[in-house]
Amino acid sequence: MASKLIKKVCLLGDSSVGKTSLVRKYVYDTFDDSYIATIGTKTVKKELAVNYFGKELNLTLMIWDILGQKEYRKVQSMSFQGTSGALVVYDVTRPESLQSLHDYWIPELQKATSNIPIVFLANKCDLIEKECFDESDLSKLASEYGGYYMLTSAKTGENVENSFITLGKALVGGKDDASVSVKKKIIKLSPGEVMDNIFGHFVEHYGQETDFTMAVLRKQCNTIGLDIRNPSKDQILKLIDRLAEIEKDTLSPNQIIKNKVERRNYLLRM
Ligand code: G3D
Ligand code: MG
Repeated sequence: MASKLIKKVCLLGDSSVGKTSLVRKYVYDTFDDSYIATIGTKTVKKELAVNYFGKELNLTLMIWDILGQKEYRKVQSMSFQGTSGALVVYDVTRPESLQSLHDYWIPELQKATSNIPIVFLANKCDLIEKECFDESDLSKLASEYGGYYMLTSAKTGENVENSFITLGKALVGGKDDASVSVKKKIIKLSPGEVMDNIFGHFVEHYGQETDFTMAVLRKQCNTIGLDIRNPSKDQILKLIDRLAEIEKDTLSPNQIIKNKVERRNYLLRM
C-alpha cells in the first residue's frame, strides 16, 4: 500500500493575480472569467501520487487560497502558520505585482516559515507573447530565494498541474526533471546600463528617427529631474510610466504592456 502524507500549501500574491483561478483550474478543471474576491482564506483538498525514490506516495495537499489584500496582514500571517510549501504568484501584465513579491509577500512568508519549498508562478501567460518574455525577473526570484519557477495560465491550463506537482515533489524531497527550476546566474546591471537598455528599447519600439526619439527621452528625463549619470530607482520607474503614456499614441495596448514589463525587467537587474 502506498504511504500517505498530508501537507499544507499556500498560494500568495497580490489581489487578482489569479490565485483562486489557479486553484479552481487545478482542482476542478474550470476557469471562470468573473472575479469574486476571496474572503479570508479558502481551503481545498487535492490528492496526488508522487514518486519518491521509486516508491509511490499518496500526497494530500491542503491548499490554502489566501486573500491578497495587504491590509489583511494578520489573517495572512495566521494562514501561513504550519505551511509546508508555497506557490507565490504574480501577474505578468502587472509588473507591480512582481515587485510586491519582493516587498511584501516573501518577507511575510519568511516571518512565518523557515526554508520551505517555493514555486514562483508568472501567471496570465496567455496574455503575452512568450517568445518576447524575459525570464530574468523570474529566475532572479528563484535564485534569490531558492525555488522553482514557471509561466502559468489559469485560463488555458498551461503549467497549472505541473506547478502543483512540482511543489508536491519538492515537499517530499523528490526531484522534478520536468521543471525549469535553475539557479541561473543573473548578470547585474549598473544604473547607467539599465538606462541604456531602456533607451535602446524605446528607440527600437517607438518607430521614429533616432535623434527625434532621443529628444523625446531627454525631455522626459528633464521633466522628471532624472540625472542620467545617477538615476534613482523611483525616477527610472517614473520614466518607464511616462514612456508607456507616450506610446499610447502609436502602439497597441498589448505592445505597451509588453514594453513596460520588459523595461521593468532591466530595472530588476539593477
Ligand atoms: P486572485 O484570487 O489572485 O485575487 P482571481 O485572482 O483568480 O480571482 O483572478 C482575477 C482575475 O484574473 C479574474 O478576471 C480571472 O478570470 C483573471 N485570471 C486569472 N488567471 C488568469 C489567466 O491565467 N489568464 C487570464 N487571461 N486571466 C486570468 P476578472 O476579469 O474577473 O478580473
Ligand atoms: Mg482570490
